[in-house]
Amino acid sequence: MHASRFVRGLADVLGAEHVLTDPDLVASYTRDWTGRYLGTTAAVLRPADTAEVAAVLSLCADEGQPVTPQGGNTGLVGGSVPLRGELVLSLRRLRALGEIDAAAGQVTAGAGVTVGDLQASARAAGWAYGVDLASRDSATVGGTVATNAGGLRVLRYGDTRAQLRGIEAVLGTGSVISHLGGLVKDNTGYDLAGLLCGSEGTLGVVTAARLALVAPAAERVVALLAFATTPAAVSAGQLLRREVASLSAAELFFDAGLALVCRATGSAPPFAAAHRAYLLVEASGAEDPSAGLAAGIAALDGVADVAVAVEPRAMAGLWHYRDAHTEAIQTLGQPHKLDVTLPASLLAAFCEEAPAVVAGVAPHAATWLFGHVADGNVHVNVTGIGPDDPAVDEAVLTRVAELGGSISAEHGIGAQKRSWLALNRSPAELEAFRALKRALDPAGICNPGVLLPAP
Ligand code: 2HG
Ligand code: ZN
Repeated sequence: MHASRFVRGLADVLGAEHVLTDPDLVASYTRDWTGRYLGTTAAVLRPADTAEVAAVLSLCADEGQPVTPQGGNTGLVGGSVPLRGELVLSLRRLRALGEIDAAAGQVTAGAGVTVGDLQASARAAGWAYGVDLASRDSATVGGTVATNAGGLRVLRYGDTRAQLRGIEAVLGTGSVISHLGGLVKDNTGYDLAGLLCGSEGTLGVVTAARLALVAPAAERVVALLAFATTPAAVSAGQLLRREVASLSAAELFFDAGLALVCRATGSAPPFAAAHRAYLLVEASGAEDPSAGLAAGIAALDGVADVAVAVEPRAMAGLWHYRDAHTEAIQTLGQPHKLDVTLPASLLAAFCEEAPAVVAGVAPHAATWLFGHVADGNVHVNVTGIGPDDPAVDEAVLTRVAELGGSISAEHGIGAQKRSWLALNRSPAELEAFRALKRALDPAGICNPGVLLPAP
């Protein structure tokens, strides 16, 4: 069928106002936040509910029409933009947010609910949602489930998959699977929620999730610690995890990144002197965690300076030095973002080696490192290279895999890293991935340019 006739047919299902074709309206759906990934599409489809998603996917499967599912479009690996001219399937209108189930400590949220709205609703009912990330006000439940988002509190509450108690999704065939009862113990076969979580829209489209909530941590304390060396900062983060039971975040960054954040955001530096490495730690709980954190810090070696905050504004001020890294780096142009995990014992050595690995293939590039130290997850951002130049990605990801690390800690594989997936996954694993894809998306319409390497 002619493409425009097919798109007109979709308007009969969704209503013409929810099939966007005007280039001005479509523009923000076809580029990622960094501007590195730019796609094109004949239309953005905005279904209202699961039944409309199913109707769209059935028609697309019959027609062999590929779709790119999209939530808040905050992804960083080109997984949610139509790089091969796919139709964009925006889930943002699926905003139903159920009542908090106080007995179970759970809630069912539609794919289009933002993480920020989910957190606020949990808070209002005396609960909290364990996943938090800087893009909370745009990132959606569907997107964070589809990518198994990690973020700032993984050391305390785990990743998105760890919160998932059930899922509703439309498979590539158009069939709806719905398992939202929220039973914690439920050994009735394959864990489809766990499978779809992190599948990056390649098997189907997440339409709702049943999510566990956590006890609110009303009392908080934040400290910024400075160190003269990278190993001292990394081991301090690892040690605090053991010594401070209320630790809820441990974030690492470096002198150059901090100076850039201060320059780009007009902030005063936290200390009179600059130091090589910084650790931002937060402890939280029902009781005041200050004494426990202070005792943990007192037991550390090599702390060159400390700033502690308990007032909300002062805590936000310390968090800003970490949170603003992404935005500050973006002022230098579109970075390559390599989101990797190292075995804990090799993290410090990798952070010291990474700039030389980059310089080995791109002498004029700049390397920026920051990340979630307790998860072994460092974000290697590289500026000063062309958007399509694969040399730095190749060098860094290969080195990470040699060290036993993962080429994707939390952002996913997307379009960016699919040709390197074999660094981490064996031929037998990749064949199992392909078999799952054939079974759940036989027409190959679900995000076809993402995750799986080209055959
Ligand atoms: C973070 O930890 C995000 O702030 C984004 O995962 C990382 O900008 C990045 O590379
Ligand atoms: Zn991160």
